[in-house]
Amino acid sequence: MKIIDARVIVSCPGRNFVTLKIVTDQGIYGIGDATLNGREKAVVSYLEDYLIPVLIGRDPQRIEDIWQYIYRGAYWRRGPIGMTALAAIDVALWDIKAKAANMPLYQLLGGRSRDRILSYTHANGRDLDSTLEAVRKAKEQGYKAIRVQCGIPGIAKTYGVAKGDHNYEPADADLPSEESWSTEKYLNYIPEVFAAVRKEFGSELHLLHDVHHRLTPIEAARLGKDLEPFRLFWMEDAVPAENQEAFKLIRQHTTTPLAVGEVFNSIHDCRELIQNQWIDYIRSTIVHAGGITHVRRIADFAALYHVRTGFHGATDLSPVCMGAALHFDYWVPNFGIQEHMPHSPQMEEIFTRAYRFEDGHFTPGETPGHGVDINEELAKKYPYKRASLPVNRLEDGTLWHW
Ligand code: CS2
Ligand code: MG
Repeated sequence: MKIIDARVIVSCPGRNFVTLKIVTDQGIYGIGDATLNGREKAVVSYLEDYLIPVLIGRDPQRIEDIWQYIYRGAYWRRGPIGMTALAAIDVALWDIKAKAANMPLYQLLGGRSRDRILSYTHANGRDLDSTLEAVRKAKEQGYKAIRVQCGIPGIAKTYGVAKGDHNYEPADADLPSEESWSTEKYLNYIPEVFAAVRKEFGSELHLLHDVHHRLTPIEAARLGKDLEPFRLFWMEDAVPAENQEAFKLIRQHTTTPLAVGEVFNSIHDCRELIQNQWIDYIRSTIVHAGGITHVRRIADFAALYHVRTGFHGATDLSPVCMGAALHFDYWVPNFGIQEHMPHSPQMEEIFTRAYRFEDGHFTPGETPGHGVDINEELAKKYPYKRASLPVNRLEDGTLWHW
């Protein structure tokens, strides 16, 4: 089998997505997600100018060799742009291999380890009442696990709170919009939010919260302790994790489970966090961490230290990533939970998918491959339009983590 063509499809059905299609001489093709929110065109160039030219003519069945060729051959290793481009190729090749074997991808990984895949979605509101209403709605949709984000009194625009009735989409302007942040107002208010949610919904519901990198370690330790009575499933991205050892201090003070890693792109970003058990869930996902080939290594390493997977799955990760992730979730022994944010109606028409949602859980489907495809003609209807993630400042103007 030979790769005879590979092309990048950029489309903006409600938000930008980058999709890679690899075509073989036997008529089988594979699809990979190459979307990196706010940096889409950088990944397009990396694929078109550097990686696709070295793919043509190769045997697509040699997934590992192609992975090593691109990772080691790049010289400039790691980083979100390169590892997202590599991930798209990797997922497309796994899709081809599973189609050639005429089996759903999870079978190729080792078969299913569970009957269904627990998923969580977002509930958010500008104030407590609208947040509680959003939790009610997510619960009525069948979710057993819900991420709760609430507007903070005194902060104009809080992370994770959608505009109007749309799903939360952070890339909200051509060039970065600026947000203002107060850690004090946030830390004083969030425990009240979870007290109110637990009061109305009891202890059954899995509750998650995304701090989104906003705190220092001791502030995160304080929040973790304050949230302990509300038994969160996890507190996510408490602090920026370039310095992985920062989580040691958080861990010493609280039993609130910790999740991190959606911005990681390699095992080296999380090795210390995992081997010291400073976290409970690793969020690095297939589209940004080098594809199935690399994320499998991360998951197997995490299993040695009782760390479970909790893949990122926001609206800026395409159905292609979701499809591949669900096959991985079906197989991986140390599965934790899968994030899922619904996509726009236009997306539904462009991407066909085999995965199904029922009663708070997903199943990936039995279609050979990862079960997701793209309608290239329809995708052309939605041309790319630059959209940037916001920038965040403290109230005194200090540039802060968004
Ligand atoms: C968030 C994301 O879903 C999450 O956990 O952290 O919404 C994140 O803000 C976006 O993916 C950034 O593009
Ligand atoms: Mg997050």
